[in-house]
Amino acid sequence: MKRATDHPSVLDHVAGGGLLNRRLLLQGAVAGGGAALAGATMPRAARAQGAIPEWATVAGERARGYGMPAEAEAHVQRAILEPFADVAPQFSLSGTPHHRLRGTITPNGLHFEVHHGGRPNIDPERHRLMIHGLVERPLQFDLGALERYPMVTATHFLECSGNSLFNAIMPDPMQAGCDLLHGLLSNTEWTGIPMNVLLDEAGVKPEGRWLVATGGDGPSLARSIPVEKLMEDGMLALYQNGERIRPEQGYPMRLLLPGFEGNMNVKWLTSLWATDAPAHTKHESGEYTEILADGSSVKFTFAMGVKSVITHPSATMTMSGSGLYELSGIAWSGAGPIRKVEVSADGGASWAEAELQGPVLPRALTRFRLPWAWEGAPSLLMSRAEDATGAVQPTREAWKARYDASNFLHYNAIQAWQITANGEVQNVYA
Ligand SMILES: Nc1nc2c(c(=O)[nH]1)N[C@H]1C(S)=C(S)[C@@H](COP(=O)(O)O)O[C@H]1N2
Ligand SMILES: [Mo]
Repeated sequence: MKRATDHPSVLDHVAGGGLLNRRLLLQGAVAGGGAALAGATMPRAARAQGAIPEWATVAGERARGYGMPAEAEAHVQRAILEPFADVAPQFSLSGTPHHRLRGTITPNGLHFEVHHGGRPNIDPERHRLMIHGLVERPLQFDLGALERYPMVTATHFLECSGNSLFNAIMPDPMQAGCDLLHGLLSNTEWTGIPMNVLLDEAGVKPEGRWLVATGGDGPSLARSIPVEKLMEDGMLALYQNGERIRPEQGYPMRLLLPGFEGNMNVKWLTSLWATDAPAHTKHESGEYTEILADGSSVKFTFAMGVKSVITHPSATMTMSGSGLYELSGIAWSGAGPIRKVEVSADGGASWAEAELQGPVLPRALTRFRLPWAWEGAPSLLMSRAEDATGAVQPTREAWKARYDASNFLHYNAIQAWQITANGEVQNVYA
């Protein structure tokens, strides 16, 4: 069999380890043109079969009220984690299976979950949202009243600051898929009421610099939020990818703070209390603060750092032979849009810029892609994202140096995948 490297001029290598020019696949050089390539590197389509399958000979199923994925896709599930299963099984998490998804929007049934006290079963008729404290007019809304307000739609990622915690703290890299390793991250088209509309109506007093947002679940999860963020792009989200927000995501309403750590995006929102200072709730001061290398702790880290991960291929997958592939992954930043994603197939010795799928939206997942001729030899894949502010993803070494060894929050280091000679994809620290 001819190897990809026999035709360097056709393949247009842009970095070591078989990385190819990002325009190659788009130009059709692989599929149609590039005669030297065809057949040699891509699996050929099988010869058309004459037989008619049974489903094409009978009447199909009738319409149904709410659709479900194909039966053969039933294995595409969130990965469930119950770290305190014995004592507090309601503290439960589940990770989006990014290695089984393409595109950028997370299907609602696969959006990740973090529940500090389980998912409450809320009667939307009896749910209320209060805005009170340092305001001119304390207000209380029911769902019906909120439905009459002007709404906006925006696509944003949501990421738990504990995402990727296993890479942060495990001495040896855990062998698991992108669901367990990086799944506390999803991307949604949210629709709801801009927070500034509601806060203007309540008339937050000048001393009201912070709002304490509280959820209607058992633990009453509460976080202090600077009023500037709420006024800038905060949203009272009522809809998730067009349908009512799911119970897992905060039905009937949640706070959405684009780019800010997941925990601040309070679900089942029931109260916004204007104060002159942060309340230092247990969730913000006890659970979501990072300890630095010198033993001091960070008071607040609101925005999620710039980050990326190659999802195809990724750990637990196996390559199906040498030849052409399309590397693909996701990149995001809490600070704004992604400017650039670079990919390496030789462990960081050389890098090539990946193609970004447009439109590149601020604080939303951005898909990147790059064609790659895998030569069937061991390779070390990495991706490194840069956002519009110029922030670049750190190496794991640099990230670890900044924090105390116990810290697992806000891990955004470069992910490396080792491809073995027999095509296994493994999680490695590099
Ligand atoms: N009321 C309430 N809000 C909450 C939580 C919670 O347990 N209760 N979990 C928080 C955490 S830690 C995260 S990361 C996000 C997760 O949102 P999701 O479950 O919709 O993915 O919600 C946040 N809001
Ligand atoms: Mo979280």
